[in-house]
Amino acid sequence: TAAELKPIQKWINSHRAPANVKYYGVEKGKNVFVFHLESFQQFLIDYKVNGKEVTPNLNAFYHDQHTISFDNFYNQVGQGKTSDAETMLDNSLFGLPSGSAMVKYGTSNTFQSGPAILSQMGYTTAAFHGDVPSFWNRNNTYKSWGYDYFFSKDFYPNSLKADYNVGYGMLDKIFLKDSAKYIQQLPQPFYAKIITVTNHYPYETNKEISNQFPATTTGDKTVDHYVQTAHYLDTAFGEFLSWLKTSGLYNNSVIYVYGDHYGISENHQQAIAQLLKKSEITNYDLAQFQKVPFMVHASNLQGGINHTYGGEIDVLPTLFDLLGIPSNDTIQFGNDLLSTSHRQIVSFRNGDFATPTVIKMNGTYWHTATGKAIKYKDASKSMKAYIDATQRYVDQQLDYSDEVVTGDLLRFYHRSDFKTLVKKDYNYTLKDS
Ligand code: GP9
Ligand code: MN
Repeated sequence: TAAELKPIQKWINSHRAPANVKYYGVEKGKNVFVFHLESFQQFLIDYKVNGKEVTPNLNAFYHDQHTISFDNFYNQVGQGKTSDAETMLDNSLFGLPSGSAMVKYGTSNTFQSGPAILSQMGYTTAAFHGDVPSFWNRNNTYKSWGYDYFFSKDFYPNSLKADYNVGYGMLDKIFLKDSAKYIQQLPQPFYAKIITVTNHYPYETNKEISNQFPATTTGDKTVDHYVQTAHYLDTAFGEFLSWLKTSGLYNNSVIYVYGDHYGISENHQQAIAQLLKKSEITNYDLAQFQKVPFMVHASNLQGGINHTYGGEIDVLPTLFDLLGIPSNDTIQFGNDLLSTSHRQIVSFRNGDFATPTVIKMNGTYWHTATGKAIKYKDASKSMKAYIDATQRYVDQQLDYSDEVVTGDLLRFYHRSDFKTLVKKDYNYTLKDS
């Protein structure tokens, strides 16, 4: 009921981070690209195999003078994987403790999503992904999130001729080339979310992909091809970026690039140790392995590596501040990453967390700076107090987010500046487009 929303609103308002005057509205009215790198982890940035950079294009973008790159940014997905990343990035709501929020609640719930708010401010909103539209219930959920357009499998006939057994039958190079044609027709300003897929478990390769880059030699066959499909994704990204430059969109857009979640799961610890050149790995290393890149590029941004601790839940409030969209009364659980008072507590979906002081991973505690283990029962009083306070924040944030999603509480939250969406007005089929 609406009454349940009150304490949640109070909690969010008391934890909201005020915008940084240095960044507020500096990207107002610009196009926004949200470039979703499937299964792309932070360790790939500047990583080399036999002296060769796996991802030279993404490395260059990461170090570009106009890109702010976060190197303590974590994925916060649960079982919903890509769909959890999308739920966080488009709503600043967490996925669920189990299952997928898009699948369970995407069709029927009321949302006040980023795309919906942007479209009510004159933006055209579009999502691009080569899989079938029903995967993760996107075709229904996107209508609840206010996407004007959703370009899915039927819009990419060229890719169907590709090697079907690779990356969900979708080669990112073809997908991105064909997407460019659709992007060119979007009225500006637009919000375009582009979701790649070739770099997806179990990282099958075709001749082109395996000839372009050497596999690693851990002996674990799903791990060893990961750098090859990641390299292929990077090449595709590089081609897309050059198109953005020639089309002029590069300079009048904000370009977000992020990895949605880990590519190599915790079940491959031996192989991970070899990739990280360590004799053995601890839960501390596994926590670091949950980092994904998050980069914000705009021609008028002063770039640099930003060490702030944050995660996917924080992306939307950060975008709103950059675009100068007031968000002092939204039900969003994240904090603007560029705010000087951004709260550096990264909640993982299972209640673990990362802060600049302590990492909690699989129930074990570690000093973030040194990687040294912390035995909770032997810890100092102040350390115990810090851990307990952090845990209370994490649990409350996750619980309230779950309440909003499972209770569909946004249907009770009427804002004067937001019109409720009429879902039947949206139609994504090819013939009607
Ligand atoms: C499915 C693709 C991959 O359409 O986005 O999803 P994932 O398996 O990463 O959740
Ligand atoms: Mn994914």
